[in-house]
Amino acid sequence: MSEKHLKSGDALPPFTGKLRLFAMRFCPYAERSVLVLNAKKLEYDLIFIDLDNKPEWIYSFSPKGTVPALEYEEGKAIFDSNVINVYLDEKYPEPPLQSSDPLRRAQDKLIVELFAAAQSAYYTAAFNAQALTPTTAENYHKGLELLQKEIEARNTTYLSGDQPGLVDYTLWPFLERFLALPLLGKSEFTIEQDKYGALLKYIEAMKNVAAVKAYSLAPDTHAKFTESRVKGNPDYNMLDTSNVCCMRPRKKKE
Ligand SMILES: N[C@@H](CCC(=O)N[C@@H](CS)C(=O)NCC(=O)O)C(=O)O
Repeated sequence: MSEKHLKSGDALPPFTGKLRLFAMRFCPYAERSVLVLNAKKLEYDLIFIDLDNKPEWIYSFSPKGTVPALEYEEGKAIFDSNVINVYLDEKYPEPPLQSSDPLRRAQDKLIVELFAAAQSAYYTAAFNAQALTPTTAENYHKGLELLQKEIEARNTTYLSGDQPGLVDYTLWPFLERFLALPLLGKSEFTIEQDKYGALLKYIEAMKNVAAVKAYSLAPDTHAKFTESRVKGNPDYNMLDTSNVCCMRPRKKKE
């Protein structure tokens, strides 16, 4: 997988017959779909795009130009992480990632809905610090408390049970990024052990899920990307090693 982000003027790589996900390496919504593709052990190509200088062809896969978009057949795509993930779960049922109980599926959607307040507080804290007010941190902690309560009430390793499911893969990319906030000087957004024991146990369990491990990034990496974006120059290719090449060893002087 190349970590290079394609930009305006770059050619669309040839379709290889596999599912193809258009993403951006640091996008939490795209990560949701990567995790589901990984959990299903599907073969797929991942194409990263520069969101500040988008290749023209992205609009033929994603009319709003957003990622993720999934090309499920050559030239045919759907977009939006939730839409993609439900499609993948229904099209490739093994392992099933949603409950067979309609009420549980409804409750899972409600957790995601209520957690959105914490997500939006995170965006303010990470990218728009001048708009921070005490309410931002309050909303963030309300979201975390609610999630922790649900984890405790369900009393299972993951929200979906003893294996992670769609609800877990939907929330995880944000939890992963929340851990970067203290490194960005936002200490009031720390997930403290004495308050969030059950939530931190859940976070540890999620970190060790194979589908997550294969794609997740450390808090300091997220912090570094965030800082570059805040400065107005997002370093999309900071993980790309394709240009780092080996210097030829100098010839020894005779
Ligand atoms: N609701 C969408 C949100 C996707 C989204 O906002 N993606 C961002 C990147 S993290 C994006 O594509 N931004 C580029 C743009 O809005 O032009 C989803 O769940 O897929």
